[in-house]
Amino acid sequence: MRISPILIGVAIISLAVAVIFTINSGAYKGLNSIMSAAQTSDSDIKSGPKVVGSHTPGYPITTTPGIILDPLQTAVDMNPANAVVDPMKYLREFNYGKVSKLSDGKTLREFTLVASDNLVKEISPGVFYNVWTFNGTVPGPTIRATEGDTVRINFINNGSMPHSLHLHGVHPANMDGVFEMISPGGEFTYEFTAEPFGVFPYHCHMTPLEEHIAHGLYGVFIVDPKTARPPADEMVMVMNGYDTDFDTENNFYTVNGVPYYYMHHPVQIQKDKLVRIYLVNMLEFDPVNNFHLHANMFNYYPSGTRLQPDELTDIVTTNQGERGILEFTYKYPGKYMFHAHKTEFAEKGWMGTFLVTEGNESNISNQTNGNSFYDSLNNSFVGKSPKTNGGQL
Ligand SMILES: [Cu+2]
Repeated sequence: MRISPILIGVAIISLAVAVIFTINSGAYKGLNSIMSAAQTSDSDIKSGPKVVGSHTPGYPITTTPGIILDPLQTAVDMNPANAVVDPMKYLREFNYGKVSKLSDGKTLREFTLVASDNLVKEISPGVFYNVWTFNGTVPGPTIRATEGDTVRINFINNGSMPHSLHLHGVHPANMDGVFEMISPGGEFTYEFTAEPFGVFPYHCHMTPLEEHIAHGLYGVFIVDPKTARPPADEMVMVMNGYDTDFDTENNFYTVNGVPYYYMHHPVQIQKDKLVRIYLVNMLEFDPVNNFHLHANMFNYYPSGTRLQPDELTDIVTTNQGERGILEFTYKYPGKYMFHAHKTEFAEKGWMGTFLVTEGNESNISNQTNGNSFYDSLNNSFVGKSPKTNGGQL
């Protein structure tokens, strides 16, 4: 059948009229108003930098558009010197202190922690924030001892306001870092016996406490059991956040200081090798935080104070200051996510990836803490050690 060109022309005109009618219909107007609302709120955000700060003396007023995005590059990639920490270095860096023997035969481990509050660092590309730090990084250095060691921490306050050092764990009252405020320029020596074994936060305990913690004055203290845990690829993960517009709500969430860092730089681990994570939640302002592991399960040791895991799970939820040890092994090579299962936190920076490789035995030995009690062939203690199924799924 032959179609008349006139009919085709009428059809085209009818279609055009139908489109115009649809555009003017209530449905489209409804969509249009939604788009306007979206544009309104977007333009609110973009209406110019917001001046924030000043509710706490001692740090500068800043401006921020308050926009959160997964950056194409992290602050570390932009300029490592501007970042709060090198997350890849921090991940597996354990400081055992200056070691010597006391006259009673005990091991003495000496550390120096210097508090400061004047650094301005790049949290995310273009977002600068005044961090308060131990030894210049957020989190501060991971310090590590063995149960029964004498730990001596030379604390120096290089800041502009009083700070202190409060460690979790067992110690005398005057070593608790709460009532003895250390003035700017002051020093204090904390000395105690490391007990019990486990994983502990340390942090400044001056008021207003939330300011001192939110700005970054915290780190991890690990006490190993006298008979060490099985060999593993060990790492520390500290969950935190940054309230960069000073409204007591975090704008960024991270593990190990830099939002999205391990998304852009996967943590390489090896198939069939035990991974042990010392996980600490130092997030201020939000009541809980959590860690979720993809395509796998982990043994969880709350506070790390037992050698038997409490649970085999893929998620652990913690309050501020709560912490534990995670142990797992990947069966299959590939790339796997880990992140807060609180979606808001994940989407504001607290997410990362493990890259599981076939690997080889020699590399992994460099990642253990070199403790001679470790059995390097399997996940069990040596000799007289207690029985454990730690790390075996
Ligand atoms: Cu402080």
